[in-house]
Amino acid sequence: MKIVTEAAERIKRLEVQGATNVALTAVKALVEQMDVSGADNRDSVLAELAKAKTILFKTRETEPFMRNAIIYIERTLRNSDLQTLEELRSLAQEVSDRLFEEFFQCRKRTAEIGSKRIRPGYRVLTHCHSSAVKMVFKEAVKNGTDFEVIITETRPKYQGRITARELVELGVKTTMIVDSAVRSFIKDTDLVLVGSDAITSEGNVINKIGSSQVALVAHEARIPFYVVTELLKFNPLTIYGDYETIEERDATEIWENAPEKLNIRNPAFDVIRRDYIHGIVCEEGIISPHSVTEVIRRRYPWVLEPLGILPS
Ligand code: RUB
Repeated sequence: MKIVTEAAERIKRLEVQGATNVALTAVKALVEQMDVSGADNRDSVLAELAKAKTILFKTRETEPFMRNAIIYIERTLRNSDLQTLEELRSLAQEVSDRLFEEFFQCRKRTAEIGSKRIRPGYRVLTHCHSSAVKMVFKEAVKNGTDFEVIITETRPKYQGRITARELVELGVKTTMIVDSAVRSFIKDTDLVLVGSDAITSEGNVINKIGSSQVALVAHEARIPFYVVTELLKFNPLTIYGDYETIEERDATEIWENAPEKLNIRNPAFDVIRRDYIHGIVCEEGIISPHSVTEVIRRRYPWVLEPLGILPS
């Protein structure tokens, strides 16, 4: 399991960050692991796959995109009657190629749609680092739209710096603020765009800690707040009452040499209530958070299929 374990370590250490990068890295590792597998029959291939799945799922708890993609590959292999490692490996490669291809098409479409919300002269506020939001910015630059971005630094891991660097490279005028300055700057903002780690059946969105505060502030100031995301971040278990788990990270990320008796909490994500979301910008267009489950049912029915949704 060397390839999978190494990928898992990189994901845990946040060397790979953002829901999309996590999902793509995990799928790639899973398939590459099969390339070097020594399993000599169907049962052992599937057992290895299950083990890899467990390792990868444990890396970041709040990542349904990774879970949906891996469950899909595993289910396709299990549902096939292929027997040899060779056959199963080539099917896994085929399914993952298809997922990647569809993902890139969805990304392109989402970026085109989202970029139209950025009008000339707009100042857009974003939080953390989302590759989906970045693609929207990139597309707006490509369209020749003149706009500015305000980026939060995003404590404790400063993912805002990744966004800031990318924007500066794109030639976008960018201003960084501390997370607690959002309310002071919202009045100078025309639009808020954030990414997503998970979408629930009720249309709530889970994203980097602090996102719900940004949404609340935008709501108070009547500034449109949009989430840019792939729909595969939907967590099908939420239909059956499960909550998405919120990953809690190490306290040292907040304070390395903190006094011994100090209690530190470090949740990585929080929940943006659907009432604060103007729209979800995705491969299906700009949709209402209320319609999310229906859209999933139509576009990705396999996400709701039994093996994917039933709690074990
Ligand atoms: C990143 C984060 C991003 C989403 C969406 O958190 O919250 O907004 O993952 O990213 P972390 P993307 O840095 O802890 O992974 O649009 O790239 O999927």
